[in-house]
Amino acid sequence: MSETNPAAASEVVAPHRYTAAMANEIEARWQDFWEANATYAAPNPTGDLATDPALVARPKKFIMDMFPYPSGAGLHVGHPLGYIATDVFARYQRMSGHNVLHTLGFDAFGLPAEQYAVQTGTHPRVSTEANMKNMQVQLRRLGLGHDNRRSFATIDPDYYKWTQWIFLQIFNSWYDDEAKKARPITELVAQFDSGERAVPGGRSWNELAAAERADVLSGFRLAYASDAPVNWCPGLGTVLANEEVTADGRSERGNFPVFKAKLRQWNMRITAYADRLLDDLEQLDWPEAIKLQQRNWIGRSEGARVDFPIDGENITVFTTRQDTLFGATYMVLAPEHPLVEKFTPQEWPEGTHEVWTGGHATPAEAVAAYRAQAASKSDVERQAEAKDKTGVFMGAYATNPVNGEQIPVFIADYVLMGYGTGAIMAVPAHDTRDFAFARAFELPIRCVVEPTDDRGTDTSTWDDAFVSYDAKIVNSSGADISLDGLGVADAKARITEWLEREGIGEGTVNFRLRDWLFSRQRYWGEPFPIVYDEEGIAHPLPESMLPLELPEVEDYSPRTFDPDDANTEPETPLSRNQDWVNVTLDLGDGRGPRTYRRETNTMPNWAGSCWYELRYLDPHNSEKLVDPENERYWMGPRQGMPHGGVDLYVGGQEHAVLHLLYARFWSKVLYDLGHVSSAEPFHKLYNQGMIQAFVYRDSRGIAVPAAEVEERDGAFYYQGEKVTKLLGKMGKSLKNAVTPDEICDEYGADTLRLYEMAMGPLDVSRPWDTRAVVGQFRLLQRLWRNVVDEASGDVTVVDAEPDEDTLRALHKAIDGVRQDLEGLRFNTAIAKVTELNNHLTKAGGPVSRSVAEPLVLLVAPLAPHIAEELWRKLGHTDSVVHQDFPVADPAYVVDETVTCVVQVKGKVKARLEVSPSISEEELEKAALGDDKVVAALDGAGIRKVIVRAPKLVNIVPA
Ligand code: ANZ
Repeated sequence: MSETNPAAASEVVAPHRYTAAMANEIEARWQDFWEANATYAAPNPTGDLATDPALVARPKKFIMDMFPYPSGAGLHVGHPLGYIATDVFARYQRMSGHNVLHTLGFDAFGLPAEQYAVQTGTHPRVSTEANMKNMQVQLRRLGLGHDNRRSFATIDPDYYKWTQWIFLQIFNSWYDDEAKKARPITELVAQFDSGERAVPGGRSWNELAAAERADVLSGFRLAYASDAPVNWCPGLGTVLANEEVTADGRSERGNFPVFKAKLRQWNMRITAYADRLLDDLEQLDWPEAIKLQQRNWIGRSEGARVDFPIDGENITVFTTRQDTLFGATYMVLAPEHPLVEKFTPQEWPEGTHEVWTGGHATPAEAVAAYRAQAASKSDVERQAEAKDKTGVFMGAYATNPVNGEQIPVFIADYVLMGYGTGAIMAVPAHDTRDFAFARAFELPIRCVVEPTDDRGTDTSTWDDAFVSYDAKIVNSSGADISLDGLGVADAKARITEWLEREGIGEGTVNFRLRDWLFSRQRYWGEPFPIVYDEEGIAHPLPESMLPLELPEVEDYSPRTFDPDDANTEPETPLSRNQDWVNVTLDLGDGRGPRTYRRETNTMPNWAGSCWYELRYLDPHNSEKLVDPENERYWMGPRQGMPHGGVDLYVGGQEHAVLHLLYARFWSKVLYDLGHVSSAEPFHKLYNQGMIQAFVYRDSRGIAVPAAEVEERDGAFYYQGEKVTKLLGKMGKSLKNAVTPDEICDEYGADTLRLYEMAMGPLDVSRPWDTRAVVGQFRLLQRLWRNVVDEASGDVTVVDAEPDEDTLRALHKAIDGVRQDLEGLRFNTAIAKVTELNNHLTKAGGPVSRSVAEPLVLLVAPLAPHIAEELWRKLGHTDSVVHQDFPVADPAYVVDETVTCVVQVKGKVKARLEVSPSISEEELEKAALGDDKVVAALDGAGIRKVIVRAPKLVNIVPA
């Protein structure tokens, strides 16, 4: 404790002063009380709610935080910002007549524990559980009103049993495009069987062997294994998500080369839900910025597919500018496009342009060389706008279907295989990438959209493409179709209709969203409830075999290889435990006991967080994921929230896309299959800002311990050496972490809570300043002093009625705090509490009970421990947590005003609304400053002003 800290002020002078020691004692005592009395237990419809009609009548609020990963480093003061905010909000809602569900679990699978296990041999469960214990102690000190009976970790077999169960639901369903929903796969099989639906491939269902049927169904299942090109990193021994690969095609972790390899992996068919994921965003109360990120990620593009004939077959392109078809002067295929080999001839056609061949003797040679070069690049790198356009002629020509022109076909890496059809028609006049490519390869550039600037239609003088969606089409007339003179939208409609009529194309919608790669070569994740038979057919485990628990293994790391050896394949940690992998099981499918091989990949880290809101509702249900009645009560649709969901979900912006999109997808599948009534998991989303901290670096750029830096004359020194100061993240590595425990020790949790909430609007990032924390501590000291005598410890409040001024101050505070808490504006709520408290301090003398009690209730959501203590001291025997939040008397909230008439030369020129107690000087100033009065005076001087406050001002001009 520092010497200047008033929290340590002498207890001899004032033995009952609110000090750090007292705060710590009060806080520990009330935390024990809350725990012993299950104060925050939220009743369920199938439990307490069923027997208590008063509770059933209450509306609900389900308030959630993004649950934490139990890191070994513990919490710093930045972590609880959101937890405190939701806690204040939850407490306020509880006091405003709601049945509140608020709890916190742990997202506990993940890489750090696994890496720690690899280094130390400690089982990840052991280290993870120790970390959770530590965090629970830290969190408990903050006085968070969580229903701890509902907490769990995603690594609990009781929890991941249901994660596996959901996987099986997804595996056992398909998306019916007509019904626009997921349905059980058995219904698809029945359609194939009866002939109601044609079996892809044209054969009849009963002709197909088991393996063939499994293959067909794989094409429909919402969870399916496929040989997809993935990012394989031999140096790490694992495949990586696109986000884990750097722009130069290396692993973000370890900087090893990453190769595109075809490996058998599990995928989730999230693309089936692209439209609904997009449409339902409209109904959600989320920050616009996050909705926009989701929209961009899903990336819906309206356009057309167009067939370009080549050698009696077709190359199909996807374009969003079918209106520019007459300007297509060449085509480009992605280097990996499956038709490349087929249309690459033996020799260069007569008269092939030199720059097109890349200096190669034959097209096949050119193609092979270019493919090898493209394979070493990431998609991001390939798409970079600034990059020089490279490519090579395939040696073949296709036909532009609108005008019959023969146009050359290239392969180039700026066209990606994973988007659209992996082939484009190039319109260099109106697409910047095509323009750069055409210039580099000396290809014709034909203007078909009339420039609206002064460049003219002669493209030989252009420096760049003319890109516009709001111009006229020109040079676009063929034998039986003309677009000339139409605007872009009309031209698109006309050409699409023509393409469809001619049977050479159709309007289509394309999405940027890809299916979700769902398997990882890791130990510390959920095992898949899947086994393979001798034929390699995947079978789901029956529900009775869940949870499928993780086996013990000797080595937790995936096998790594020579980083440059692309011809390697992952070897998963689970595959090393052959006793676990090879099993004899009776799956209850009528085939009797058989030998199977287990899937040895594990699920990605996102799985556990995809549905955890549902388990909070019914954490101990061993029969069901969640009882439907409980789910409907807490999550079901309501007025204003047609898809249902959590009432408030608070977390960082970094989860804008992946977690939130995956969770939405799982909700929709569960909804379609009838397991839940809410089609969206989170109705309202709020992103809290970050708590930042100053980082001090020495001359080598290395961070030095922030706590030991001294300030002299505006400069900063560490051990005598000058250091620089910058605002950055808070954390161990930057040596600037402040722990909540330190602040609790020095001031108590209530002060920490108030400080974090007072720092600024919740969604704005703010720098931590330990020296400023004391300001909130002083507020609590003054609050205490307004109720308790510091010398005797006696309550000082009196029963006398408060004066009018105090009543106004009180009711204005109540009204303002209510609105602020409702709107998550905790900083301004605290300002209003401070104002009221200061009013009482300034007024002097004992405070009326009828003011002290509501004041304590106003404080209760923000600083619950001191509020409980004062409430008890005020003579109440029940907890403050379930009291009614004060309601303002409107009579005291509206400012009383009177209308003052302002006359100039005896004529009324303005009316002012003023306070009845306004002084003559103030009133004169207000009258002379009024716009209408200034206009009436029109620059004339003033001879005399007669003021009769508060109702009349008469001005006599010179
Ligand atoms: C002709 C055209 C003319 C195009 C024009 C654009 C402008 P979004 O909006 O992102 O969906 N494209 C299609 N498939 C591609 C692929 N696999 N790799 C790279 N580019 C591809 O973009 C759609 C446009 O991107 C398509 O429309 C196509 O180029 C290109 F004046 O076709 B466009």
